[in-house]
Amino acid sequence: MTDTGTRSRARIAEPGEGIGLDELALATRNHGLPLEALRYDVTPPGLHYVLTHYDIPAVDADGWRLEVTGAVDRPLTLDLTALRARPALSTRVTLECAGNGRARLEPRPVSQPWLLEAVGTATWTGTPLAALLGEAGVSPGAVDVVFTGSDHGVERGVEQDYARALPLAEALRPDVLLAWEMGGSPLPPQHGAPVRLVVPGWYGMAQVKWLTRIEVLEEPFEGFQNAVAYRLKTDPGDPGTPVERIRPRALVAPPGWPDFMTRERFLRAGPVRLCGRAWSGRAPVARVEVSTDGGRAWTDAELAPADPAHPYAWRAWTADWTASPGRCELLARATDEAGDTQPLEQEWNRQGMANNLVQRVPVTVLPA
Ligand SMILES: Nc1nc2c(c(=O)[nH]1)N[C@H]1C(S)=C(S)[C@@H](COP(=O)(O)O)O[C@H]1N2
Ligand SMILES: [Mo]
Repeated sequence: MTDTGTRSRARIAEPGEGIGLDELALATRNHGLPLEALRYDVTPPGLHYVLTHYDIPAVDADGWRLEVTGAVDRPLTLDLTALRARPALSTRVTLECAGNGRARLEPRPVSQPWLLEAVGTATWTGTPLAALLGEAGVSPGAVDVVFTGSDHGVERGVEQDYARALPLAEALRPDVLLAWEMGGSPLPPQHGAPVRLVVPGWYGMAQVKWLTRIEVLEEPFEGFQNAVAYRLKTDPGDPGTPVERIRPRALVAPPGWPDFMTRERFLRAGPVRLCGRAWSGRAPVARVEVSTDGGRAWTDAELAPADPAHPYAWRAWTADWTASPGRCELLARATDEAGDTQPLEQEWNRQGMANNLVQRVPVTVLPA
């Protein structure tokens, strides 16, 4: 990590400043889930959101090696054949970018301008990281495990390979995977080929793609993506608190049909079955409430049965509504078993992270 010293603070847009061409460039190379794809349990290929800080590296799978090093008794180097020969398991996981919702914050942190669509659910297949760490023999003094990708760039003046650490206890969870398949096919380049980390329940930044190196540390990792980025802070001088697990969120699968430009929704009066998905990385979703009158009255949506095999995958919900002509606003709010619920008032932090403000969907109901 080389600090070229140009800028280490996140920029906040001026009042009324529109999305600039630099943000448009990020918004076009990264992409969100088209919200109509909330109708699928597993996001179809190509519709899962994508976020890459730098370029998508072209990694040659034959020449690829994974190094396990640092505070271990037996450093390891594995090629893809050796990794794939290990015991494998598959798990369905909802990933969400920590910056989801950022573009709606006021004032707006200047970065990838997500509205609400930085989410997707996939079945990931790979080998548990814990067994590999067990084989390497983690030092009793270990505290953090650093995962480094083969992508390289500069961010707020700091040149770096993308690297993120997890606390050792999280790295040793039995469901944390080194994944080589997504939906039963080899990982596509944009999702981390040939191997990525999958940490169910954590925001996207922990899911390191294009993994090449795992290093066990006996002191806390001070790299950019842990110490500077991905922290909740309102004051630039404040060290802040780390962004970790996904807060609860419900989204509505857009009902009716859209206006091409504004994306505003139209539907005809009469019975409507609203549906959507809800998730939380902290605890199972306990409740989804829906409002069709801008948040004055709320009713409980019906939740699809929880699937104990996939505790970190989103859950479907439905709510029946009799729509009468006029304009209205739909809202959906998730609460998890830890008692966390989505706020109705915007919370704000400098990088626009972990924002889970309740979604509002304006709808025009036409006569039947
Ligand atoms: N090596 C590497 N891993 C990375 C990133 C990256 O830029 N480089 N971006 C992270 C972020 S911020 C997110 S939200 C997820 C996105 O994963 P996806 O593109 O597979 O949806 O990947 C994470 N892993
Ligand atoms: Mo992200």
